[in-house]
Amino acid sequence: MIVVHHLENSRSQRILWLLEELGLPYEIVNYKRGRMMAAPLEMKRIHPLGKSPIIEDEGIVVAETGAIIEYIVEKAGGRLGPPAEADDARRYRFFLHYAEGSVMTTLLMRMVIGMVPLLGRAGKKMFQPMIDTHLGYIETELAARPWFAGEEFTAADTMMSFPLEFAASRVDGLNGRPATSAWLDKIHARPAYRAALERGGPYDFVGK
Ligand SMILES: N[C@@H](CCC(=O)N[C@@H](CS)C(=O)NCC(=O)O)C(=O)O
Repeated sequence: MIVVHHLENSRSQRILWLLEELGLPYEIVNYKRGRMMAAPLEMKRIHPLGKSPIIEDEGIVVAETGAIIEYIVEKAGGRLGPPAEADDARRYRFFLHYAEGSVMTTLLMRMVIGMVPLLGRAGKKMFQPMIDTHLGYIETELAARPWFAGEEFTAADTMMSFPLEFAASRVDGLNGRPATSAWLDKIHARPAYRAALERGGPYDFVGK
């Protein structure tokens, strides 16, 4: 059975949600954040990077959300994985990489620079146009089709949940981007999403 090493209030919520969507059995090992929101050192005993999420499955250890999602989709025989249609499959792959590779990086840089005394305000101002470009692009994509890859819900939607929840709750909100807000409402209403919240414990990026 898959074991999810799950840090409270973190990206690993996405993994619980995907496992619920797929109906795969899993166990959770819970970790609490310490000073400066750091993961506890025990996580380094599971994987040298010590960051959340990490999964273990029959002796195999996988870190990094996108790689974990690909592993789980493969284990589920491809369910919720790349769609058959070529454009949808290309979008699926793009959003699987884009979530952490581009959007989260920009959001985190803005958050961290915002905490630096004196530099904070100027730094935030510098990053805001980059964030607006990402959020504007995402809004256009979600206005064009119901889910990130196309007409059907896929694992790419689980991957994109964290940056958008983070932007909505931790940065300056979505600034009236209706398609993105509607997508967030839609994912939060999914039974599997609710079940993952119940099992995962504290997750401050969304109201329970
Ligand atoms: N790109 C990585 C990021 C992993 C990451 O930074 N996880 C955060 C949780 S949201 C973490 O473990 N933070 C605590 C720490 O860095 O000590 C992924 O998606 O898995």
